[in-house]
Order: sequence, then structure tokens, then C-alpha cells
Amino acid sequence: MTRVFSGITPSGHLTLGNYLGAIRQWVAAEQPAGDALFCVVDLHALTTEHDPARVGRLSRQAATLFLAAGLDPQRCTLFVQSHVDEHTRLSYLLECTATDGELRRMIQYREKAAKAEASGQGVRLSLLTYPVLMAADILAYGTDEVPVGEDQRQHVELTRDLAVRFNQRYGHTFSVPKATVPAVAARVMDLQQPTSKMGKSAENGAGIVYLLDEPAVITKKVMRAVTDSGDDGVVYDRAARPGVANLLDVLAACTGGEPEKLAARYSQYGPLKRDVAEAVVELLRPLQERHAELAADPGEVERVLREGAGRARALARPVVDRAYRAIGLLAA
Ligand code: AQP
Repeated sequence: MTRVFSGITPSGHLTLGNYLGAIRQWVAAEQPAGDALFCVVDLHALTTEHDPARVGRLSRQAATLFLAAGLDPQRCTLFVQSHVDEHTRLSYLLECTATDGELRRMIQYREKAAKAEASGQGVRLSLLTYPVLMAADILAYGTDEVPVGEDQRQHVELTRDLAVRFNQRYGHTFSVPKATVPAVAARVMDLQQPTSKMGKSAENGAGIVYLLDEPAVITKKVMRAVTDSGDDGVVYDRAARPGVANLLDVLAACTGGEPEKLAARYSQYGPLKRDVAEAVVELLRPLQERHAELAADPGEVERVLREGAGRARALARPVVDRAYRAIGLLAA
């Protein structure tokens, strides 16, 4: 059976990018017997300026959205990263395996560090080391596959490198996982800045569709999406026409079509935007309705997370203990 692990950082309200790039794949990867694990990776939310109360609220909301999206706690394990100590235990061993140089090369680190520096906040050391914690999140479960959006591919590559290096130095300890990235909408772009990723921690939400946005808000954001100048109608060209290509990707992901073929149906941007808005609203409607029901019973979400943490701990403990022995630490 294939072990699947993935997570989302509660650093903002979840977006259409998180849904199309990650959560939707997770639902497809769910398996009987709880062999897939999905996690609210709350420790990662502490790597940049954060409001403690908001992290807690967003963690609960993310878990509620996982359930609303259709993840079934009978068929997979849902939990919060900080509830399972094995992640941080293993992270230190992997810090002793990784090098400073390879972490400084991570694109997300460079982008986020530049942003933190520009705003005068200072760069937290954890921003540099969090890909190692992410590697620990994945390796602690003997993971085979990590369903993620395109932006996380580099971190999964690092995870693979660390697993191979650790195994070579200290004996076979970890499975070597691979990223699985969706065929369409692996990188949903900001509707206002279509050369930047639709990211949940962006300061301006005008180009971001949040999963809990009202239908009228979604429609407004899509109708105001930046499109490209050019008089040759609607064509799918990610490099030259990123705004239109993004809309076509989203439409394809929502309706199951292919972006190039969908482009041929339109000669103007207006009708394309109207169809995208309608498709996104309809895609999110059942998720929003289920979220409203679940949010009325937060005790049930907490129960699911507690139970999930218990199962996750039992899976991770022997793997992490094995890594401790392999690297040379005495058994307690
Ligand atoms: N725009 C996107 N398109 C496709 N997939 C995306 N993902 C994120 N944004 C898009 C995928 O969602 C999963 C969870 O992402 P994350 O929480 O690890 O990272 P993030 O959403 O990128 O959030 P950050 O880093 O806190 O802040 P922002 O969003 O501002 O960069 C991953 O599988 C990711 O690929």
C-alpha cells in the first residue's frame, strides 16, 4: 500500500490554489485503513511574523476545511503537526544531515527572506530551516508519495536528498518519497499579478480566491482579473499571456477540460471570465455548505484531530526511534 503524506500551513485563509494544487488530490489519495496522513503544519506558520491567536484559529479552520472538502477520518489520518513531537525530534537529526548551502538555495526561503528583510522584520532562523522540518514531517511516516502543488516540488526534492544521504551514512532508515503534482492548476496564479503564485499570506487579497469567499466576492475577483493585452483573442500561452492562461487553467481544473481546447471556445475575455467565475463558485459551493455545518460543531473537529494525532504518533514513533539509534544516540 502506498503511504501518502501532505500538509498545509495555517499562515492565512486557504485559497483556491491550496484546493486545486493539494487538497483535491488528497481526497483522491484517501485509502482504506488510514494509510494517508494529512496535517495542519502549524509549526511552519511560526517562520514569519505571526499573530498567535490567529494561528490557532486558522489551524482549526484548515482542519474543518479538510473535512468539508471530503476527507474522511475513517479512511485517512487528520492531525495537527505540533500535537506529534516526532516531527521536531526528527527535524534535528535531519539538520545534522542537511547543509547550510542547500537550504540557502531554496526558492521559497530566498523570496520570503527578501520580503521579511524589506519590511524590516528580520529573517527568522526557522525560515531557513523549515524545509528540514518539512522533510521530517514526510520521512517520519515512511511516506511514498507527497501530493503537492508545483511550488513545493523543490522541498520534496530536498527531502529525497536527505533521505538518501541519511540512509547511505547510517544504514537504511527512510523510504525515499516522491512528489505528485496535478496535471492542471499545479500553480494557480494571483488574479491581479498573474506572474506570482496565488499565496494565502499575500497582503492584498484582491487577486486571491479564498475557499470561504462569498459567491459574489469570487465573481467580482474573477471579473476583475488582470488579462493580457493582445488582439489575437483568447489563446493559451503561459509565458506570453499569463493572465488568460491562468483563467484557462482554473476553468480546466474546475470543469475537467484541457486549457488549450477551452481557449478555442472563446474570442473575448468577458465570457471566459464569466464562465470561470461560475465554475469556481459551483466547485466551492458544496465545500462551503459543509464547512458551515462542521464549524457549528467544533468539538467534533477537535475529536477528529485528537484521534488523528494518536494514530500519527504511533506510526512515527518507531521510525524516529530507529533514526535515533542509526545516527548513534543511546536508547533511553
Ligand atoms: N497557488 C497555488 N497553486 C497550486 N498549489 C498551491 N499550493 C499553495 N499555493 C498554491 C499548494 O498547497 C499546499 C499547501 O501549501 P502551504 O501551506 O505549504 O504553502 P503556501 O500555500 O504556499 O503557503 P505559505 O508558504 O504559508 O504562504 P504563501 O501561500 O503566501 O506562499 C502545497 O501543496 C502547495 O504546493
